[in-house]
Formats: sequence, C-alpha cells, structure tokens
Amino acid sequence: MPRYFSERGNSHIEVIERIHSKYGDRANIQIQKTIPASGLRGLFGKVQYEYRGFLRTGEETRAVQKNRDYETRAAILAAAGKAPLAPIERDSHDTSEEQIEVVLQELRDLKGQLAISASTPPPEPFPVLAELSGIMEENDFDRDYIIGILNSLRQNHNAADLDGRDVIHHAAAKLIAESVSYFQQNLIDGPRIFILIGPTGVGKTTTIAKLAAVHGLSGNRSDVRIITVDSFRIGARAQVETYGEIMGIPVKAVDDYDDLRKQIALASEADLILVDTIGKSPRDKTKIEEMRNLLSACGEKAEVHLALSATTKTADLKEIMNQFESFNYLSVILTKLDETSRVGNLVSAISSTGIPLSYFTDGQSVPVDIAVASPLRLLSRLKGLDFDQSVFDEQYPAADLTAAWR
Ligand SMILES: Nc1nc2c(ncn2[C@@H]2O[C@H](COP(=O)(O)OP(=O)(O)OP(=O)(O)O)[C@@H](O)[C@H]2O)c(=O)[nH]1
Ligand SMILES: [Mg+2]
Repeated sequence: MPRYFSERGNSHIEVIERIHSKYGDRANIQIQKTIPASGLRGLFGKVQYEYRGFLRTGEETRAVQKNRDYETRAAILAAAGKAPLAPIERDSHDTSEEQIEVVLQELRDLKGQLAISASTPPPEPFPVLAELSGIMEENDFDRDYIIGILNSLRQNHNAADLDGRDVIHHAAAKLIAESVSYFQQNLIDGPRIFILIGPTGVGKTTTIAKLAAVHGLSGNRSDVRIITVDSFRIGARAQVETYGEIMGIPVKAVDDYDDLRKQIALASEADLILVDTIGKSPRDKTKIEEMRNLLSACGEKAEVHLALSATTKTADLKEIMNQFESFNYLSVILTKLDETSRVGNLVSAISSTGIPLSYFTDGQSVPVDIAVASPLRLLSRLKGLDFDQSVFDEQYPAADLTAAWR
C-alpha cells in the first residue's frame, strides 16, 4: 500500500522545495491543483498551489536517481528554448507530462525574472536623485562612484531634503569636490626641486615652461632653473631651450645620473629647479625603471609630480597611475582640460587613489593656461550640477599660483 502526501504553498517553487526537503527522491507527484482564495479573500487574496502524490519504494527511488541527470538537463535545455540532446528515459511511475510542464513553466518564469532583475536596477524613488544620477553619467563618472555619492546622500539627508533639488545638488557638489584631495606645498630649506614625469605628449614641457614663467617672471621673482633630462629625442632639447631663451631662464640638458647630480649641485642657490623629463610609455617598464634610477640623482628632497592628460581613457588612467607608482609622485597635474567636456572619469579614478591634484592646465598658451587645482575649479568643469559657488569660494579660497610656492 503506497504512502500518499499532499502539500500546499503560495508558489509552485515553495511547494516543490518543501516536498523535496521532506521526501527527497521518494516523492512522486501525481496531481497539481491551483486553489483560489476563498470568501472575501477571493477578491484580494493570493491563490494557493497544492501538490499530491505518493512515496516511491527504495528500488523505485534508485531508478529515478539514475534518470535524474537526463531530466535536469532536459528541463534546463527546454527552459532555455533548446531541445534535449538525448531522449529522456523514464521509469514507469515517473512524473506526468502535466507535472513536467508545471516545473518547466516555473523555470521559464524564473529565467524571465532573472533577466529583468539583472538588466534593470530598482526604480529610484527620489526624482532629484534620479536626475543627479543622469547628470553624473553625462559627466562620465564611473558607475561605482555614482552609487557611492547617491548612497552617501541617502544616508545623510532625510526624505524632505531628498526632494529638494538645490540642497541635493549642493551636497553632491561638495561630496564630489571633497572626494579628491588638493596638493599642499610644504616649506623646505634650499631649492625646491620639482620633477615632472608622465606619458608622452601630455604637456610636460609646456607645463614646466608655464611654471617657470609664473615664478621667474612674476612680481615676486624667484631664481628659477630648468633642467631637461634624457633629451635624446630630436627637438626635445630645442623646445625647452627656446622657452628658456624667451624667458631668460637658464636651461641645462643632461643625459646621465652624474651630469644630473652635478647640475643640481650647481643650482643650489636657486629657489626653484624645474626638471623636465621625456615622456615614457607606461608599458615600457625598463625605460621607466631607467628613468627612476637617473632621477634619483636629484636627491631625497626632490618632489615628483605626474602629468596626466584629461583626455586619457579611464582604463588607461589607472594603468598609468599604477605604472608610474614607483616614482612616489606627490601629486597629479591634469593637463589639456580644455580638450574635454567630461571629467567624471578622471575624478572617479583619481579619488580612488587618494593622490592629490596640484595644477590644472587648459590650453597651449604659456604662461596663462595654468591654475592651482581647487574644489571650485574642479566643479566648474562639471555640466548640469547647480551649486552655490559663494559657499565654496568662502570655504576653499583658491590659491594663487605664485603663493603656492612660499
Ligand atoms: N590643448 C592643450 N594643449 C596642450 C596643453 N599643454 C600642452 N599642450 C600641447 O600638447 C602638445 C605636447 O606638449 P608637450 O609639452 O611637448 O608635451 P610633453 O609631455 O612634454 O611631450 P614629450 O616630451 O614628448 O613627452 C603641444 O602641442 C602642446 O602645445 C593644454 O593644457 N591644452
Ligand atoms: Mg616634453
């Protein structure tokens, strides 16, 4: 005499799982019924699902286990819209067509639900946050960075705030501005030795010329020298010497460690020694290592800074910052900001490293197209974000270029 079972639940899966956990492979489902909610609940309530069947004997169960692989594969293939590769063997007491159809329908539903939940994030309940997310995407911020800012806004503001565009835009601007740090010059004895490294063509020599002009020609004239390192490339030396001649600033070209050491020693009376280097591919590890050894001739006190073009692709930005890491650069100078209208990817990448920003350059003109990096200057590069400028002006007064050195 077989033993029968009957189980109910709110979904097919719930009942099947219960049957499976209670009876395992011994369960042989025979009937599946949908039971409407009764009485008033019939109008609003949920339907229930009932499964009935009997429990197999030990021998029958072993036969089912043998077939299970085929069945699982068939069900998965069918749910994916493909025919099974091999015919399915079934034992005589096995599941009815109706029951297989029920399970397959569950699989199809699940598959559909998975596809929907993977492609669409839950709708944002606050329209201001939804708009902000769109603005940040427009500015090319990374997905993770955007999620971080939105989460922080949700955590630190109540529902009334989250409905207010002005409050939220200003708060977002503050979070973005403060997600990166800004380079602070330390006062040091003796000449400041400022080395600029970076990939080829990002604007290192032009930036060196701008800094030389600002400091050498300003009202607070400093004694500025330029040293150009590793200047084998045709034209590289001439380029920097031309700048030097125009500005009346001495330029020395050096090619090896001893030469560099000698020139640094000879310039010991200067206020500022600017060291220009030839760009290196971040992928050329050997050349980068050679350059690092050569630059060690500048001594412990020398400051290394990395020039990065604002037009660099996101994936490359991270690679460049990693490959030049061995120089222990103190800051990033963002160049060519005039050539892009989206800086979100730069902010996302730089904020994750914690390296401070020191200067922004936004054009080819020497010396005017350079400024000290500041929160407001960064925010002014973003489109569509409305914030109260005067609050930032007051909180973070933008440093003057020459003031940064004293
Ligand atoms: N639009 C724009 N162009 C710039 C900027 N800075 C430099 N450039 C231009 O970019 C080009 C390369 O500049 P360089 O200063 O020679 O670049 P570099 O990094 O010294 O190059 P290598 O020494 O070859 O590695 C030149 O045409 C510059 O005028 C900037 O901020 N904006
Ligand atoms: Mg150069």
